[in-house]
Amino acid sequence: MRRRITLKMMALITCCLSLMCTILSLQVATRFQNSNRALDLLIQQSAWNATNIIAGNFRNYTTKESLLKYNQKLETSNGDVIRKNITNLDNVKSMDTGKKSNETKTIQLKKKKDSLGSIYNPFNFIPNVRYEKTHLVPYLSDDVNNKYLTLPETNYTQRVVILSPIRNAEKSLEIFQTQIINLSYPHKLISVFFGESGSTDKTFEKALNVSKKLKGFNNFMDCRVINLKMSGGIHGSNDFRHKVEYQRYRRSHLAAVRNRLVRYALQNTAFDHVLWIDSDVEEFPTDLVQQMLFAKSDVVAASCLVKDRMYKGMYDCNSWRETEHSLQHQSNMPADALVLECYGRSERIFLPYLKRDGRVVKLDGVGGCALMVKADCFRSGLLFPEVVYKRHIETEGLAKMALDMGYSVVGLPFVEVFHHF
Ligand SMILES: Nc1nc2c(ncn2[C@@H]2O[C@H](COP(=O)(O)OP(=O)(O)OP(=O)(O)O)[C@@H](O)[C@H]2O)c(=O)[nH]1
Ligand SMILES: [Mg+2]
Repeated sequence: MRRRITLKMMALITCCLSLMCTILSLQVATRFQNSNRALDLLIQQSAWNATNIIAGNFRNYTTKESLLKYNQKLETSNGDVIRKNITNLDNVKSMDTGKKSNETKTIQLKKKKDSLGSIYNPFNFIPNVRYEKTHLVPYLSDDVNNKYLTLPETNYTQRVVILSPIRNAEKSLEIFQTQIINLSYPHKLISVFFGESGSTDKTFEKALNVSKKLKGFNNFMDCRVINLKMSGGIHGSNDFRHKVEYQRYRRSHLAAVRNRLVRYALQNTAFDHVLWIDSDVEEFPTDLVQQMLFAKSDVVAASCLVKDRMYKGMYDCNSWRETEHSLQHQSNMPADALVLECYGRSERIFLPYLKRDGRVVKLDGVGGCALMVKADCFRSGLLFPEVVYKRHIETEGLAKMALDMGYSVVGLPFVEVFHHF
C-alpha cells in the first residue's frame, strides 16, 4: 500500500516537474521570441530616432558637421535595416517592366556571395526601406544610374522658360549661372526669367548681370529680371522661417510670387514648358531639361536632395505620393486644415524612395526646387494656390489642382538636384 502511495506520489511529482519544465521552457521561448521582436523594434526605432533627428528636424542642424555626425549614427542603425531588407529579395521586380527579369534572378543567385553595396549587385544600392525609416538617399552604382538615366536620341524643338523667384539671392546667383550655362539643352530654345522682390542686398543688379551674360555670351533665347514689386513673406534663418506656425503665410507668399512671375512670362514670351528652378539649388544634371521632357507629362518634379561627401539626404519634403493612411487621415480633417510634411512622422512616400517604381513615377504632391509644368496647364487656369486647396498650398496645392484638372503629375526619382545646405 505504502509502495503504491509512494509510486503515486512519485508519478505526481514527475508530472508536476514536467509541467513546470514545460511552463518554464514556454516562458523562455516566448521571452526569446519577444526579445527578438524587441531587438527588431529597437533596430527600427533607433533608425527612426536618428531619422527624426535628421529628417523631422533636419533644418535645425545648421552646420554640415553636426549633420554628418547624426548621419553616421543613422548609417549604423540603418545599416541593419537595409541588410534585413536585402535578404528578402524574392519579390524584387525589374524596375522597367514590373516583371521578374533574368537579371533579377541572377542577382538573387548572387546575393549570398555579394557583400552589401557590391557593384555586382546594383539592387543592393536601392534598399527596400520603408519611407518613414530613413531620409538618407542611397548612392546608386553607375550600372543602375546609366540604365535609368539614358535618353534616346531626339531632335529638340520645344521652347522652355526657366522661371526663378529670387530674394536676397546675391550669393547663390554665381553658382546658379554656371549651372544654367552647363545645361546641354539647346540654349536658343531656353529663356531665363528671374522674378525679384523684397531683396535687401544687390540681388537685382547681380541678376541683371547674369541675364546679360546668358543672353549675350551663351545664346539663350531671352533673359530678363522682373521686379515683381511685392513685399511680405517670412524670411530669416532656417530655424525661424521653417517654424510650423509660419508655413501657411510663408508658402502663400511664395505661391503669390510664383503666380505673378508665370503671369508675366505668359504675357511676354512664347514657350511650351515652364521649368521652375529655385535659386538655392546649387547643382543639377546638365541634361535636366531633356530628362524632364522625357517624362512626357504635364507636371514633372525632380528629386531635391542635399549632399555632403559620402552622403545624400532628402531635402524637399514636398514631392510625395499619398498612401491609404494619409488619405484616411486627411478625410477626417477640417477642409481648411493645412497638411505639412517634415514636421513629424509622415504617412506619404517621398519621391527619392520610389526608385523601384521606375524612372517616371506618379505623385500627388510636388516641390518647386526643379519643377517642369506644361505652359498650357497655366494657360488653362492652373496656378499655385495661395490659400489652402484640398489641404495643401503652393507647389503641393498645384499638384492637387493639376490632378483635379486631369493633368498628369509625376516625379523622376533618378534625376537628382541638390539644394544649398
Ligand atoms: N521674388 C521673391 N522670391 C523669393 C521670396 N522668398 C523666397 N524667394 C525665392 O523663392 C525660391 C524659394 O524660396 P525658399 O526660401 O528657398 O523656399 P523653400 O525652398 O520652400 O524653402 P527652403 O527650405 O528655405 O529653401 C528661392 O529662389 C528664393 O530666393 C520673395 O519674397 N520674393
Ligand atoms: Mg529653397
